[in-house]
Amino acid sequence: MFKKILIANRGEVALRILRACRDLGIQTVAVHSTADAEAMHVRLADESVCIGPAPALQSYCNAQAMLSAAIITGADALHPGFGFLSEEASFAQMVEDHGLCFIGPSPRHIALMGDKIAAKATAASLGLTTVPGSEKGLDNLDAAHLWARSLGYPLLIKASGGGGGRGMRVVSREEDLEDAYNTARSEAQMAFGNSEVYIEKYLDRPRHIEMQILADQFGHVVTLGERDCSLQRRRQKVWEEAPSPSLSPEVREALCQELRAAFASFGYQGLGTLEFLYQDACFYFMEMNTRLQVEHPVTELVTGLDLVCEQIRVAAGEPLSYTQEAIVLRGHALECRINAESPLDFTPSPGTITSYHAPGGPGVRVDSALYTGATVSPHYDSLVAKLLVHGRTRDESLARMKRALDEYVIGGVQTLLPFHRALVRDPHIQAGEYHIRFLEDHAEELRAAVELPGTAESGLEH
Ligand code: MV4
Repeated sequence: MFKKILIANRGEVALRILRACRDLGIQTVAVHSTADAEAMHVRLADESVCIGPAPALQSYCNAQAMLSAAIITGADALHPGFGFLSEEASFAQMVEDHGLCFIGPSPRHIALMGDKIAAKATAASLGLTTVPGSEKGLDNLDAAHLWARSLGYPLLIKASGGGGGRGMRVVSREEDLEDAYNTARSEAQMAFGNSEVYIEKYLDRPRHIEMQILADQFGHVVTLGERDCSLQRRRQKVWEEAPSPSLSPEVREALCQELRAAFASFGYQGLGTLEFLYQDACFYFMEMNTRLQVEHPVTELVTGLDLVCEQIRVAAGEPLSYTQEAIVLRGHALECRINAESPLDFTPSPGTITSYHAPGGPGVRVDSALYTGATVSPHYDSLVAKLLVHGRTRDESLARMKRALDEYVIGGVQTLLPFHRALVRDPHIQAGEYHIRFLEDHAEELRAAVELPGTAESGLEH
């Protein structure tokens, strides 16, 4: 097992990794920019190294500074967390070349899954279903018409150089195809320097379902259930839950078996998340993430496992400590992402935390590095806390989430707490009836339901 791990991240995920290292008796090295010198992960680590000024490109994304910090502190492994360098294959290779262990899959697998087109081809070669479409770029308008006739409308034209939802255009009728094709190509050229576009069947109301897998270096692969991440705003997840209200046990088990078979001989090791669009009882592979995900605690709550500890054990060459049969999904978990943003229009709200009180009680978990006096920097992602609940049933979890959201106090910056208080009470959410466009389709009524915290009547800033 490793003796010392450098945590190449910040905020709540750095704290999360530090906690796993503590449980495993591993020494921790924190890194921080000049803006994070007083951050909680720095205070709780055994050692810390300042790696540069506030801008992420000069600190948390600075591969040389990160590697130097690991070498001068004598770390034998590096955990990237998520974001920053966590899916940079070249960085993973650099870490391995200097004799340290990069806690994650091999650089080859990171690179393979980082290229969304190659990832889709790999998924298809493993027997997974992908969204019907041209896969490769269309040579001309005739090719577009041919594909349109075989796929049927509505269609989606996607830029090959896009990704993350950028450069996509819906086409609902034959007469709109020519104009859409030409416009998509010129927009792709301007936005990505690459005019190549491809075409897919458009799924108009899918759910975003992701499956967590974990594999060791001995070929053991287990599935750890799914997470429903359909509640997103501009491709940013705000609420995740497990199990998905839309899946039956039979459908879940069929997908899990398919994935275990697909990955049995893939040589993958570590945590992995496969993202699917789910519509009309069909799963369509979208992409694979080779890092620990923000929403991993949702899976920890329904499996009772510590995924970060497992990820570290597997990276250290230990076999999985349990078989698939030992993994039992229990109860229901919800996660609300608490961003330092306006609950009305989601604009970032950096500042200093003037009051902080985290909820507790049965079935409540808070992953956050906030404290009274902490600063929320404008240089980094606005996620400042993850509020999770677990209950025997979805209804019990919803009740606990309402209670926890109402207890939570974060003063000094605006947060999404008022937004989540409205969301958890929405009848569609209560019924588990939503898909990826829900927040966009219900933006107005949700905004109207947001109650901004007054200061007089509540006495406390929320
Ligand atoms: C789609 C789609 C509907 N139909 N493909 C968004 C990011 C990129 N990875 C692919 N995305 C989508 N691809 C077809 N054929 C809808 C989306 C999409 C989406 C997917 C999951 C979660 C949120 C989303 C928000 C906008 C668009």
